[in-house]
Amino acid sequence: MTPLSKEEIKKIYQQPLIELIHQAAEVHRQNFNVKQVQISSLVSIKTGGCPEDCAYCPQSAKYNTEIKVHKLMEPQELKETIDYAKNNGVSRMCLGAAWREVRNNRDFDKVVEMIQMINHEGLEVCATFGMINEEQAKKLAEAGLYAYNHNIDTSEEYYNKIISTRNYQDRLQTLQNVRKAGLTICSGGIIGMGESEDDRIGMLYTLNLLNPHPESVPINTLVAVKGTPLENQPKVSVWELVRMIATTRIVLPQSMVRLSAGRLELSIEAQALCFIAGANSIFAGDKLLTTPNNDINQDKLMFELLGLEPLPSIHQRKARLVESEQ
Ligand code: SAM
Ligand code: DTB
Ligand code: SF4
Repeated sequence: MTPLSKEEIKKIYQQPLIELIHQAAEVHRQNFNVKQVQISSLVSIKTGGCPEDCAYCPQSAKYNTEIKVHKLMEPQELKETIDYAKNNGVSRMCLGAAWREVRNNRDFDKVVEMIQMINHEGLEVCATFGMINEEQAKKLAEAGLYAYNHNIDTSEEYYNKIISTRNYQDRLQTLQNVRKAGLTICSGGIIGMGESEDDRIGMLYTLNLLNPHPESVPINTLVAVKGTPLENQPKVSVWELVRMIATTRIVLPQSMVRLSAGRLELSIEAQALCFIAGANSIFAGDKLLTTPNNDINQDKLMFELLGLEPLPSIHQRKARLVESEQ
């Protein structure tokens, strides 16, 4: 797909909102079954104590936040979460670790075991472990990892206002390593960190330069956590979020667009607008990594009200395809 220029993306972004939503909804329908929404759950397998200084993140060791630091969890501890996932329409489990980068040590062997366990249960596995090289990514792929999440978070220009311990190029390098290992890519960002409209457009521009596009694009709104440098950031309005989601849907027409952190602040009406504007994935379960998330029963009610259904995992989709061909 020929990438769009920043000017082209800006034109899309700045349309009257009602036009933008209509265009996004059309693109969405052309590429997806609009009733299907992917449900992923997050598990923080190693919490806090991270040496990076990402200004939004409660898990950075540089800030005084109220989270409980926890060393890497044992694979057996995942059993309960897997059961919860299977009983609640979750098709993808995303393992998060507050690491700067992946290291070749005993912890690596443990995450390999976790990935194998989840994969054997028929769930898609995604991991977000910080920077990773191609060889490590290949080992995770062999263990059954399906996707790697590594967000570019904002525009290239705004990045060093948010993080000083690594640069944009490091992020892009990891994405390249992940792609070379044959994994699918999950990469998106955050709105509400004080960035300008051009930064939001710049972030979508970078994502649209990736060839192929990331299969999955999380759009987070900042969860302003006490103790982080961004604790006093004003909230973004629902209209800005809908505008961002709709533009993402048009710029990256075949990617799953995930309505990610910040959903707890949204009414069902606001979330419905996001789904109409092209979001087709959410995180479910009462916790994101360290902050609260929507109640699962409320989410079930929302699915029922809106006529949505959970998207089956890639394993189930493949099995159905084989069945229908027989
Ligand atoms: N350490 C790994 C990394 O940086 O890639 C993985 C974990 S990190 C918590 C994953 C992503 O969560 C970040 O890139 C950021 O986009 C998102 N995130 C973290 N804290 C957030 C917050 N307070 N509000 C919204 N999104 C947040
Ligand atoms: C993503 O884009 N958002 C998720 C997931 N990928 C790893 C994380 C959101 C974290 C929100 C803050 C917290 O709970 O610590
Ligand atoms: Fe560490 Fe990731 Fe948080 Fe940055 S976003 S401080 S790398 S856990």
